[in-house]
Amino acid sequence: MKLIIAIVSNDDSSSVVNSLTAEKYQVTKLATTGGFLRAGNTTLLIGTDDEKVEDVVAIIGKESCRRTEVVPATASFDVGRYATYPIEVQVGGATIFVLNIEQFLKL
Ligand code: 2BA
Repeated sequence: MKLIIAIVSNDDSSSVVNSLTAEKYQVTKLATTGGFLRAGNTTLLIGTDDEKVEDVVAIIGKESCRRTEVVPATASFDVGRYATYPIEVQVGGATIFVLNIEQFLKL
């Protein structure tokens, strides 16, 4: 038995959870905050059999792959005017830990 801890962006969390539950995996979703950016992210706990780990990681990877998006940024000028221009940012991706579970109980 393994416990998979996956930290994903809030934007990807619904599609990751939907894909995992559609494949009959059990998931617990936690609202978390990254220590560096201090921005919200989502931590998923997935307990599963050893031989299913690869499949779970593949599903998470498919739904949360790192990608580039263009978002509007604003520059201010001293004369009180602002201009908006597009910048490219990296979004998505997942940080995954796989832990051995000594005992799994449901009481
Ligand atoms: P990622 O490395 O993709 O990490 C995304 C989020 O995953 C992190 O959010 C954190 O919540 C979690 N995480 C990643 N590695 C972890 C680990 N070894 N243990 C526990 N949690 C972990 P943030 O901490 O807000 O970081 C956001 C992004 O900022 C990171 O993306 C990385 O690209 C960058 N970053 C993080 N710490 C940094 C540092 N000390 N110096 C420079 N860049 C950093």
